[in-house]
Amino acid sequence: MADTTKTPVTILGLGAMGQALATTFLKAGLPTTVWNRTPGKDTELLATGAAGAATVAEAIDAGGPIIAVLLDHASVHATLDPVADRLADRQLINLTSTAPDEARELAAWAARHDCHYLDGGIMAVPPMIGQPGASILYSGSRSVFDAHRDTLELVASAEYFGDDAGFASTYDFALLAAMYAMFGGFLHGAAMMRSVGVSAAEYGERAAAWVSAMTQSLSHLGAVIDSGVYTDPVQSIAFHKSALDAITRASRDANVTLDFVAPLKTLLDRQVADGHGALGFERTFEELR
Ligand code: FVH
Repeated sequence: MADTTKTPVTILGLGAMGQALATTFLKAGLPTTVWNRTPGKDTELLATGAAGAATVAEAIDAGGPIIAVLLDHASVHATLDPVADRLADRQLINLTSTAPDEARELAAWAARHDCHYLDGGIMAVPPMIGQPGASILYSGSRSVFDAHRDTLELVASAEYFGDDAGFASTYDFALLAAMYAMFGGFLHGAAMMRSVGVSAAEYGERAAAWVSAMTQSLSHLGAVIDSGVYTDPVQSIAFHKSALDAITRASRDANVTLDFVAPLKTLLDRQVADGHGALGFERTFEELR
């Protein structure tokens, strides 16, 4: 196993996530160089042993893998384009959230500058970094992943998904899609409960237990979708349409808009109209492609 305490790292971007990563690397004893576009965000890190770089070039020249944790695809280019000639034979680990094609574009851009590119999708919020439960999904350069896996594991469990630089990002956003649907459903339910005087906090406690129980069915749903066989349903599309119709009436009674539930209702209504009502709910997947 590599001695990760000796691996120097450079972090570009000291937003909430960059600071959490830098703090964790410093706690683990790694020589850590930090840079941020707006000065002043490194004060606490410098006090705990980080080396502050005044320029991106200085940060890159400190050596070791370059970890970019910036706002978006455009900010990665804004930061690295001016120093592209310094990236030859270097290793760039981009943990900035980018769309899959943006990650592929960055990998191609890096390759044109003889730089090895690994993309990562962070499945954690800043307080989770360095704690059990944090994970980062990687794809792109296998050699960068293998060389720095032990270092990367200091901040979050690290899993590699192959050389398509856009894969990790696709997985990241697919997981976020599920998360946002859950949050949207929660907000809708909280609005309904407000109409009968129940606080969002109380509803949240009950919703957490309910949603947690329901997530147990996701792997079964996935297996049905993968089989493509929807003729032996646990619950049919017609059954779920009836439930969504009732939720729609209840929402109207509570003066809650249908902005969140309407898209799913539309999908179910369409399938029933097309004669698929007796098939399993999982068939809805086919309507999305
Ligand atoms: N925070 C989170 O919960 C999520 C968890 C999942 C992954 N995301 C992604 O991580 C990237 C960084 O997120 P963050 O939380 O650190 O974001 P901010 O606190 O908003 O910091 C943004 C940093 O980006 C710098 N920046 C913005 N634009 C530019 C630019 N044009 N050139 C150079 N740097 C830029 C900004 O610098 P400054 O405003 O302080 O000068 C911050 O350092 C992100 O992709 C999340 O989606 C986090």
